[in-house]
Amino acid sequence: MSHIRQLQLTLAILKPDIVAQPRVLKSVWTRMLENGLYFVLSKQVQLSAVQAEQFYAEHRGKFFQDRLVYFMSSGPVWCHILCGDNVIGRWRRMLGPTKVLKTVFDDPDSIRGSYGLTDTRNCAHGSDADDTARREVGFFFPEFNFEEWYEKQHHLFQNDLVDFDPDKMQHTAILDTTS
Ligand code: 3AN
Repeated sequence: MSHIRQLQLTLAILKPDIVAQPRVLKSVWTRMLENGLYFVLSKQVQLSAVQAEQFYAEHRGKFFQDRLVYFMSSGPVWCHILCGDNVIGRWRRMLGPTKVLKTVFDDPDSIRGSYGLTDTRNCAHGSDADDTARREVGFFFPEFNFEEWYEKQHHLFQNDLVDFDPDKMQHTAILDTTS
């Protein structure tokens, strides 16, 4: 019997620089779908400066904190709970390294290499580990219950029994139409 690994969950944020450019936004979403990432929940959010500062609390006091907080609250962002096999690493690899000015040369086909503007305006965010993903998903989706999702939804995603709804930017379970 083959053993299928449990799918991972992560938080993706598409930052104001790409949300402001509809064609870039669409091409990033297309890359995500073509790479087989599933969108569990999606929402557009306008962060206040206080919320941006809270989300990036680990960067308090760093030289780039002010510009990061200003940028992240400068316009709407899209937040997505993604799932997939090893999705934390896959999404971060798709993004490319943090520093865009270097990434343009080192990993030009990555999202940041393709569309990044500066080290701050670097397109998107991805949680870096399971515990970070839990905290970050909780920040944007306090209504999301990990345990309940693994109990009731995980097997549907694992067996690809989901359809993508482009209006909601979410995959939803395929309903049983035979009954
Ligand atoms: P990543 O988003 O790749 O996990 P982090 O967590 O080190 O990188 O940094 C969070 C965010 O802070 C980055 N996405 C970027 O917007 C900003 N940032 C990080 N390092 C710099 C830097 N050296 N100069 C300007 N902004 C930075």
